[in-house]
Amino acid sequence: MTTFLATWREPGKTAVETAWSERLKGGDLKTCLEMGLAACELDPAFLAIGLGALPNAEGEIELDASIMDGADLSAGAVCSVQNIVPVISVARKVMEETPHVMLAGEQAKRFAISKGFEPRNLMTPESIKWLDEWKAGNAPYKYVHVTDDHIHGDTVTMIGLEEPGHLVAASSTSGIAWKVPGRVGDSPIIGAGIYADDEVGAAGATGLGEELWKACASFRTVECMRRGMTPQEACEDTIRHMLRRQSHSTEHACVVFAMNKEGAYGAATTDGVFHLWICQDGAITVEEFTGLTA
Ligand code: SD4
Repeated sequence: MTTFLATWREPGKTAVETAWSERLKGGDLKTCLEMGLAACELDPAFLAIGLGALPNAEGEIELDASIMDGADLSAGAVCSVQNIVPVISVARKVMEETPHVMLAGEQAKRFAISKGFEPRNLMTPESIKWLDEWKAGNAPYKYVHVTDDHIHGDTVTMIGLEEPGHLVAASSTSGIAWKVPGRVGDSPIIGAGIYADDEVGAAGATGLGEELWKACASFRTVECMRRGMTPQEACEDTIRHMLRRQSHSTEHACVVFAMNKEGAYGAATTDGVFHLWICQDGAITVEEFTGLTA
């Protein structure tokens, strides 16, 4: 069995569907997750990832991405990258083609160009419209996307499991809209935004990156599973820790989700409603998780 998990209501569906179609073509787990995230990055409808994302306070789109292979704990990430998509593919190249874990900013962009990525304008008429609204004081949200009274994030974090017992985790985001230029959140940080270890399982995060990073949310959740908790118990343990110790963790939803090497999964959020997409050998479902109280 192959299982994919992906975050949030709209982008998560695109992510797992694309990952599964890559699997049907014979793609390995890393390629499936890379293709799932790349499809979301290239769709301008998703406002917190890739092309057409919401920019920073100076109108620049800065992208972060990461990938981790649970087989040998190899990892690659990029942060604050402008004018390049898909950045998840750049993160994978950092993992596979350099001795490093993370490249940042202008130098990460130069690395991407050296690997054949073409720089391009990532602002769309929609993201320019939202930037103008924000400058006029009318933007209704900070980093989440609000439509039809639903509030949801667009950062996509994924976990893939190939039985028996191999896991990969990956994430891609433009971070928080209107951020201070150069700000980096949890998503490209190994241990915060993602973590994968074939000895145990994998975890991913989405939401308010400052708080998720301070909690080392993904690593903490994997270590809870290592100590014997189920994925659901592990996610709740991390979120309850955040609610207890981090007073800002309910300002916006902070989410962790996890899967162990046997394929059990779970999720928890500090606040609001979180949608997790699940694809088990092509059977796709979505589950809803509501915020925990301390
Ligand atoms: C960040 N964690 O940069 C990301 C934002 C996010 O849905 O997950 N949005 O803080």
